[in-house]
Amino acid sequence: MQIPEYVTNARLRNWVMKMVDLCNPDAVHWCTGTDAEYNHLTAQMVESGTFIRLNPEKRPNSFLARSDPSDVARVEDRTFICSLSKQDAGPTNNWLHPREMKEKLNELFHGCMRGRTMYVIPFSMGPLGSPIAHIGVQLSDSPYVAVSMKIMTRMGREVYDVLGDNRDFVPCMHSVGMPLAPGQKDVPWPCNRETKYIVHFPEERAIWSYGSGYGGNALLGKKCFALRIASALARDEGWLAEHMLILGVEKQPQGEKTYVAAAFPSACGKTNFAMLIPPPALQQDGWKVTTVGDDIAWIKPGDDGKLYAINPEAGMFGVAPGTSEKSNPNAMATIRANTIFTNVALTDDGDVWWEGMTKTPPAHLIDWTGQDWTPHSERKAAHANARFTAPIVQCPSIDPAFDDPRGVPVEAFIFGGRRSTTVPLVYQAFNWNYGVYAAATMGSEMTAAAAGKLGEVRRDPFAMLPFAGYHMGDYFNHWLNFGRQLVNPPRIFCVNWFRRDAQGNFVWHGFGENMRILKWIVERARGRSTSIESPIGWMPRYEDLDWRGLEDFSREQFHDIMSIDRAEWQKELLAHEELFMTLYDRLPKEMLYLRELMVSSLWRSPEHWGDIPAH
Ligand code: O2Y
Ligand code: MN
Repeated sequence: MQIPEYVTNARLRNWVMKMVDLCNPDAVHWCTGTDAEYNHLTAQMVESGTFIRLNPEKRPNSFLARSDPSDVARVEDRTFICSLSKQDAGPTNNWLHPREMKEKLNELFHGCMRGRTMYVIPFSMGPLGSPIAHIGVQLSDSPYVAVSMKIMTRMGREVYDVLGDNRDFVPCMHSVGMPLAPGQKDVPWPCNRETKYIVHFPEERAIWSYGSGYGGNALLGKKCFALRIASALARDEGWLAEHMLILGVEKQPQGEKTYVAAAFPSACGKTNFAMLIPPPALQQDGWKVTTVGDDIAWIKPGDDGKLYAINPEAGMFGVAPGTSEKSNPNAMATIRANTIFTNVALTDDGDVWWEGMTKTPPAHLIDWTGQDWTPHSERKAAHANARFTAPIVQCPSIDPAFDDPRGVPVEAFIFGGRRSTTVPLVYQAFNWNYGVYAAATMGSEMTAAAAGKLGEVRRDPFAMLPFAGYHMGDYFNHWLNFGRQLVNPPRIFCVNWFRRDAQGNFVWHGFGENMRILKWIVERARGRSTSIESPIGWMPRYEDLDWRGLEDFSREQFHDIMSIDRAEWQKELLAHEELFMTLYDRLPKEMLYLRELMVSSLWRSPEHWGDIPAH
C-alpha cells in the first residue's frame, strides 16, 4: 500500500497499515475531500445501483439511496461503552470489558473488507484549527459513508496539515460487515443483517462500528465521536459536549446578538427551532434567528470567563417526514441541491417526496422499498426515519459566525421535552444548580404507539441518554462542577411546546410563535424582562410576553399552559426518584437536596403565582 507523502503523522500511518492487514481490502483510497472526488464517487455509486441521481432540473447534484430494510436507524441495543470498569459506563449504557470486546471485534473485522475498497477519511469536528475542534480519521469500506462525511464534517487533505507529525486524532473504524467473495455480485446497500456492533472505548478515545451503513451507526463523526467520545473528553478536560442546537437571536436596529444552546430529545422539533422564522410582527420589529447548529454543540470556557460554542458538524442529517415549506422553510431551502436523500420516496419526475411534505400526496411514487406506491397503499411512502444529508451552509439562516474558530458566546441554555401536562410553557431555573436538576430530570412523552407505550414519560437527562459516553450520575456531577468554575454562568430555561387542554388539543401554536418565548428568554438572560417566582423557577406573566400579531391568544389560554398543579408536581418530583435510584451510586447529593427544596416550596401558601393559578 502506498501512503501519500503528505500523511506524516506516524501514529496514523501505523494504524492504517495495521487495519489494512486486519481487514484485507482490495484497495485503499486516501480521501482528499475535493469536489472532483465527490463527483467521481457519486457517479460510481449511480453505476453500482447504490444511488439514483435525482432530476438535475429539480434537485441539482442530489441523490437517493435506499437502505436495506434491516438497516434504517441507530441501534441503541447494539451500542456499547467499553470503559475499563462497568461502573464508569453506568447503568444506562451497554458494557463489555474492552479486552473481551476487542477479541470479538478482531474476529469480526478479520478480512471484513475483502472485495471492497477501504476509504481513509480525515475530518475535523469543528472549524479547521479551532481550539475547540478535534480531529478524527475514519476508515470505512462504504463509499456512501465517504461522500456523506464530506457533507457532515470538514473532510479532506487540509486536515493532515492540522494533524501534523504527532497531533492526536480519534481513530474511527467502520465496516459494513459484508466482504465479497471473488466474483460475488454486490448489493446496493451492503450491511450485515445479523451482526451489528457500535463500540466506544472512552479511555482510548477509539470507535469501532460493524455491520451497519446507516446514519449514526456509520457516520462516526456524529453521535459516536461528537457526543459519546467527546463527552468523556469534555469531562476530563473541563468542557461540554452536548446534544444541543445553537442559534443566534438578533435584534435590529440595536444590532444586539444573543446566542442560545438548546437540548431536546428526538421528535421535539429541534431542527425547526434552530431555523425558526419569527412571526411577521416580530420580524418587523427587527427580530431574527440565525442558525449555528441543529444537533450538537461543543462548548469551552474562554479566557474572558464566557462560554464559547461551536457546531462540530458541517452538515445536517435531518428527518425528512414532517419537513415542509410550512414547518421549516429554511430546511426545505437547505436541501434544494447537493443533498443525499436516504429512504424517501421517488416521484415520477425524478424528485423526492415524504409524508408531510405536501398536503396532497402525488398520485404515484416509488416508495422507500423500491415498490410502486399510491395514496391507497397501506405502507408509508418514506420510512419514518428517512433522512436528508445536506451542507448546513446552504441554510438561508446560517449564522455568519458558523465557521468562526473562536465559536460564539452562549448566554442561555434551554431544555425541553414533550409533555402534555405538568410542565409549563416556559420557566427560568433559579440558578445553575436548579437548572442542572431540571435538565437531569427532563422527560418526554413517547410519540410512537409501540406496545402500549404511547404517552409514557421517558426520562432523557439533558437529551443525552443514548449519547453519554460515561455514567449519567458522573455527567450530572460534571455539569455541577463546571458551573462552579463560572463567574457569570449562562441562565438556564425549560420549555414545553406540547401542553394540551382538557380536550386533548395542543394549546400552543409552536413553530414561529416560539419566538415570543425566545424573546423573553433573551431579555431574561440579559437581566431585563420581568417575571414572577413559582416553586420551580421564574415565570413570565401574560404581560411579560410580546403578543403582537397573536392578540387572540387569551390570558386564560396562557394560564392553561403556565399553571402549576401542586398534585401533578408532587407526582412529578416523586417520579424523579426512579431515575435517581437507577443512578444511585454516582448521583450527586445536590439532586436529592434540590428535590426536597422543591417539594417544600410547592406548599407555599398562595393560590396564584402572580396571576398564574396554583391549583
Ligand atoms: O437514526 C439515525 O441514525 C440518526 S439519529 C439522529 C440524526 C440526526 C440528529 N439526531 C439524531 C438523534 O437520534 O438524536
Ligand atoms: Mn440528535
